[in-house]
Amino acid sequence: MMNTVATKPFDGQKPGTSGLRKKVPVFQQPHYAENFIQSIFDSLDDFAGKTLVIGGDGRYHNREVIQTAIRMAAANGFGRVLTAQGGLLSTPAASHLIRKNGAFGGIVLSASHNPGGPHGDFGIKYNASNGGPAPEKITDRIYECTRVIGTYKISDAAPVDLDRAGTVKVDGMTVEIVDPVSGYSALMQTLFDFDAIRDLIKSGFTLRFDAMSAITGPYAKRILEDMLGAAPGSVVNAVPLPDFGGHHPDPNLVHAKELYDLMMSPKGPDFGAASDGDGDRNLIIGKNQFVTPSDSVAMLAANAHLAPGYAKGLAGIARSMPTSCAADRVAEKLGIKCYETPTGWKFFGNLLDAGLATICGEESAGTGSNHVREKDGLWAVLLWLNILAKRRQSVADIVKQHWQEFGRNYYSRHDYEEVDADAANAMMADLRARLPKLKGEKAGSLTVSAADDFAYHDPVDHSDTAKQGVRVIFDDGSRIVYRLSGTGTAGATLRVYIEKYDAKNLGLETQSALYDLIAFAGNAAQIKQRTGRAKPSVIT
Ligand code: VG1
Ligand code: CO
Repeated sequence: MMNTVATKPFDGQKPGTSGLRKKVPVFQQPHYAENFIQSIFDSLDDFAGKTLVIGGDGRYHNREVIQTAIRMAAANGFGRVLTAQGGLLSTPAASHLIRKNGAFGGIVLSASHNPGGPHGDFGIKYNASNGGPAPEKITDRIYECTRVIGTYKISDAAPVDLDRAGTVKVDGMTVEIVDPVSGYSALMQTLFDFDAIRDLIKSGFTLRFDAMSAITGPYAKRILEDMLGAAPGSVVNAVPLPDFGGHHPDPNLVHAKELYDLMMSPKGPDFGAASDGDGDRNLIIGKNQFVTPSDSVAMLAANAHLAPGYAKGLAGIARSMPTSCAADRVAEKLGIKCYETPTGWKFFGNLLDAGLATICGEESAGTGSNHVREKDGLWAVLLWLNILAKRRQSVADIVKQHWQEFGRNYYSRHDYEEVDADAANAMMADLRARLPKLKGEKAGSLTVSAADDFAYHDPVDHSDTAKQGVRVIFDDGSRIVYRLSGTGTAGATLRVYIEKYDAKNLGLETQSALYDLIAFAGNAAQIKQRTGRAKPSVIT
């Protein structure tokens, strides 16, 4: 039976880069998740009788909210809910399921790389019928709905057994529970040369994939071990845990340090990779060779034609503004366009839908293509393996050859986490006000040639998005970018991105190559005075 429950407008902040993210206890408050889910439904039109995909990354509180979302979808008039066993869907697999089944949209429960568990983070995100994160015009509408909501609709039907594949009814609505991996692995087989990768592995090539006790475990085990023949145990931390084993499921050099150390040691395998909480990010490390995410986008784009799914070439490349310009050089050589978008995968959706871009990437370890409308961690791993299988060179050799051909974009991101939000906002406002004065200032031998606040004009729907990060650009193309994170759940996180191009000196240590720019970045924004922090909390 359907119930209408009285509720009040809720104080959830405007959803950030990737939906609404809060601590688990916030989501556990009465009516909290219900309010947000009803606000999503209230912002949408004409979904009666249609299909909604629901799934999440398995983090703490996942099952409860999936059951709630199913009962609310039934009461709001959806015709069918599609989910996976255990409610477990990686973000890219959810995107694929939406697209393949012509669903109206999907609800993805995840806080991505943020920690989980009873005191960790939780999140709810809406994806549209193209399989991608809702564009700003929808997230704005959802926000408006949260401010006026008065009731939500929910069925009082019994919980669904999520572990049994098959079809059940919740009031009048069908709930279909599918195997989470099979659709996704079938898609991967259409894109990559599985035979070539199998041959590579058979020839003695070794790998390790760290699933970080998060969602990609079952996907990676089935694809890398069962289908491609990697030795059993190549996939580690393969069982998704509600608290990710107490770790941050963030595939960076801090949280995937064990993998990094192994890859730098003589007993390491040929190839190492990791993914995040919801499976959309990737970390790639060859034997003794870390690949920065910005470089990885460029190298994948330069070699994508070696994989069957991209043999016809790329329509274009797209990267987020703070991502290094390495991909631009590849685009130039390929004679295709490189689009520059604000941070967040939702901005790639229109470019992919319109066929303007084939491969997209972000400096934050996100890479993907037009096969889905989310970034895709395992996809990046498989494309690397496909390239390695065809080129039969080490990761380190491929990286070095790329730099020789295109030059090297030295790149680093400095994060100042959990700083006081008011102080961070004031710092950014002040920096924005002083931008015109920065022109002509010097960082070592470099001179500031332009300083602005990045604004994006979408070439497809012609929407405009302003204030997407402060850019300081130098005469040789070096850049410093400042922006505040849209995904944190405590205080503010300041991100400073530093980049310098060098065509000749290819073997420098990154932080020293960027030394003058790093010093300039701190002074120009008065980071220490404003935030009280003498150094960043995370350097990647
Ligand atoms: C971060 C990254 C951004 C990414 C976003 C979501 O956002 O910088 O590149 O798209 O996380 O990634 P922010 O606003 O904190 O800088 V994930 O793996 O949540 O889906
Ligand atoms: Co993620």
